[in-house]
Amino acid sequence: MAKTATAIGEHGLAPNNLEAYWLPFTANRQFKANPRLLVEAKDMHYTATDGRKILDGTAGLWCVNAGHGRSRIVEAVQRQAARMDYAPAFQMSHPHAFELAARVAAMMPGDLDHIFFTNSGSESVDTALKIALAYHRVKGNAQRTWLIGRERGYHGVGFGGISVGGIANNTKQFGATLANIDHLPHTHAPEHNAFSRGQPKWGRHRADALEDLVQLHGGDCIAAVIVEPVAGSTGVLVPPVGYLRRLREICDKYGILLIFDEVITGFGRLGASFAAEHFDVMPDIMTVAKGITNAAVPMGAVIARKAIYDAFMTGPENMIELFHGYTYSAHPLACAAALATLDIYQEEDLFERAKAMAPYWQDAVHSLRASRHVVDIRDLGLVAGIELEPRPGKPTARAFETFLACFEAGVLIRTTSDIIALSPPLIIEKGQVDQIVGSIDSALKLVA
Ligand code: PXG
Repeated sequence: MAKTATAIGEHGLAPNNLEAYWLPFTANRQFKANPRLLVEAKDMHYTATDGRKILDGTAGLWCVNAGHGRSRIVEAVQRQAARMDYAPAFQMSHPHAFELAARVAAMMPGDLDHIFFTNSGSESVDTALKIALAYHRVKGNAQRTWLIGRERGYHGVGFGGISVGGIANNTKQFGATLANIDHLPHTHAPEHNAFSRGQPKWGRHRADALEDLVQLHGGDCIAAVIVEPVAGSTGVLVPPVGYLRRLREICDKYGILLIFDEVITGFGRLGASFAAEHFDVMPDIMTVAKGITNAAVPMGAVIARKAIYDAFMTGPENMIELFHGYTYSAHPLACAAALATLDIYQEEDLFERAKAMAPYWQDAVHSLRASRHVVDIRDLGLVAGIELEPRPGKPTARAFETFLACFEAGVLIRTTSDIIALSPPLIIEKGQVDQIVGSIDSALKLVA
């Protein structure tokens, strides 16, 4: 049978056939019955196919930190596409890759100063885990094979990432995950820390569970611990005061590498360049993606401390030191987008702006405490999680209907299980904060 070609319309026209596209992390049949398509984006707003303006309360998917359609980025990508589309990434490179690596290194705390480029957060995480394992081998510690993640952690969808991640739904369809993986407990305990403003005071001791894992597996057998400084995808879990520092101490005590997955927290989300800076805790390896290019072109990166890079630079100089990399590592268009993005962050002082907006944001989101169905509110920087009481027998339905009602009202929010997660572009104005919060309050009055 001949297939009908999909005629993608010009702006304002929906495609006439939705069948061929298998959407990621989406209820495909429900979506195709009632699709939500976006066709334009500028600054704080999307435009939907019906021409409606949608205020972006999620920076796309936590990634468009400087707001949409920034002409500086658009033009940089256009220029690069016209000048050189691609350069081989292995045994060859191009100048912007080095310029960008130096720029990123200069932004980093401490001696996090060597940058390995990837194309996504998932690739960054798997790269970081491989670097950690290989590092111990080049140092003569091949017995360090255990990787420790955390319950409710999200580290993308590669096999390494789902293994150290702590979300059953992301592994149970796929059989075996990596061997030699264990998990710390998560830090969320609403009986102790519900409605915390900023970091919860309760919960530092949950980092001590790493000592238990050391007893179980042997401190000299653990390669690395990976955590999101603030867990994003599982509903904004803010680390208790002192928790990350305690993890750092235990890692130091046993020679374990600490990896911060800053795919969400990096590039200003917390009102600092990185969570490492915000919490003043240095990881050995950091993973980033999303905000590095303002999402204009896919890119991720792994940043390693100098000692880790140096450890690999020891064998014969004609030999490849790390058998890992991607065709599109440091893709010229991504580098162009990233350099322009970093210029915007710097010139508009956007991370400081986020920091200055955070108290207003905090007051606004916590005003929802009085709204229907709300059982917890969490925030840090320009992030917030608003947890709803699930509808009895129908988990996730209440939050999803809230999402739909907000979308109808012209505001894009994101939900995960029964939690609303907010992460607007850092250019958000106070009136727009009010609009997001007001829409959620109104939606919660509507949903059963
Ligand atoms: N690590 C972290 C901490 C992430 O948040 C990834 C890795 C994977 O990145 P890629 O680029 O491979 O998707 C992520 C991604 C959500 C949501 O709404 C979060 C992510 C992606 C899509 C949706 O919570 N985080």
